Amino acid sequence: MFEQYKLPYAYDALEPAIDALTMETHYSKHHATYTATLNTLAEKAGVQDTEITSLLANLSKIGDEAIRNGIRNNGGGYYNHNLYFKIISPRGGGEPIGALKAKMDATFGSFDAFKEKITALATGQFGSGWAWMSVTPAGELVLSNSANQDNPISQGTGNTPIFGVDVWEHAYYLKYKNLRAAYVKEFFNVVDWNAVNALYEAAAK
Ligand code: MN3
Repeated sequence: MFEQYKLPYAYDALEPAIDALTMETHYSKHHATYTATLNTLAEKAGVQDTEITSLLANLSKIGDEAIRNGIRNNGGGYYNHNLYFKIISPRGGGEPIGALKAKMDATFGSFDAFKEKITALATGQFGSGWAWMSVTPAGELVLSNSANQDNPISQGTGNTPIFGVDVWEHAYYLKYKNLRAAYVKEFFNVVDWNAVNALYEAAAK
């Protein structure tokens, strides 16, 4: 049984960066539906007790094509949103901290340079998708983007996502309409770098 991440803040807690109606719809409709559909499909495939990361890394082992595609999309949606809602907070904003800050500075040169690169990946993703910062098995940081609910795990990279920006229109359209870049800019005001640093330290150890 896959359980949806429980929000530790209210739907309106991320205003004005992310409006309450977007949060409520995103969490209680989109994410809840991905989770419910994943559970139905996983039971059919007999993989309901598999870790989600292992499930997404081994999609090719699911024989039935319709179930495989369904788990790719809904399992991706489940995992991606658990991460997304975990790395944003009313206490977010500011700059990276700790070991992550040192690694980001060494990798990208500066926080501003990172923001420029991840924003280009987020705004350059044609149609629905995500932009990611991940940790490679060697402990390096890499940036990427993906379509739909794919992620670096289901893409078979072996990398562990620690930061993801949802650029599906459902993540921003009610407030920002077509202005995806404006949403990404405001998103940085709610990123919880404590949470991202904790994910980095767990992935890089
Ligand atoms: Mn979404």
